[in-house]
Amino acid sequence: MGEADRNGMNDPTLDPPCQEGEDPFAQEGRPQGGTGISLVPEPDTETEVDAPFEDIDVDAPRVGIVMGSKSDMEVMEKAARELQERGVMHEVRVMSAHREPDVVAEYAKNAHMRGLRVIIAGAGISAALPGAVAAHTDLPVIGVPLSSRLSAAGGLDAILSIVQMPPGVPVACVGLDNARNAAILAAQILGA
Ligand code: AIR
Repeated sequence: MGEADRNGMNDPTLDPPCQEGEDPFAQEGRPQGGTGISLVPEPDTETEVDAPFEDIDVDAPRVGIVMGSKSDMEVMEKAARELQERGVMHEVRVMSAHREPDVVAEYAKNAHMRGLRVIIAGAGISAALPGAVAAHTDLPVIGVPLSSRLSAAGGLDAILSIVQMPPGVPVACVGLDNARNAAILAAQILGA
């Protein structure tokens, strides 16, 4: 038995560098050896490196902008405009954490896999949407508290609903109705 066989290097049962369908970006977060030696096997050929990237649509949205109601659109479209000006691909969806909780959960669960990298979520009054999204995704979520016409406290209810997340499930929060700041922060997170 050669040195390579004893180390398991020739063992065909070991995982290849990147499984088909696996998110190639997931490798970025894998632990590295303290000696500077990568624990992830180096790909042998160029083909192996290229293959996982073939499935990624370069035009896929990187930022998801969601809001609790159509009535939030006038404020939230400022986030879309800012991203547009910066050339950041994005999508806009209306979904209510209270009226359509299953839609919100599905959207958040699939977001990372669909290529999204940041989610901006705006809502007014009992603004559960940013938190509900964050509960179902590991992507960074930026909440935009909105001063809805129904607010009992000039928007403070939405601010507190978004800011007061439980430990372990963070949501970033921009100022009241400040959707543009959410877009700028999303672009900064993306390094765009
Ligand atoms: N909202 C909708 N579902 C849950 C919440 N918190 C918020 C919307 C909007 C406000 O309720 O984000 O700001 C009023 O919604 P509508 O549809 O009555 O105009």
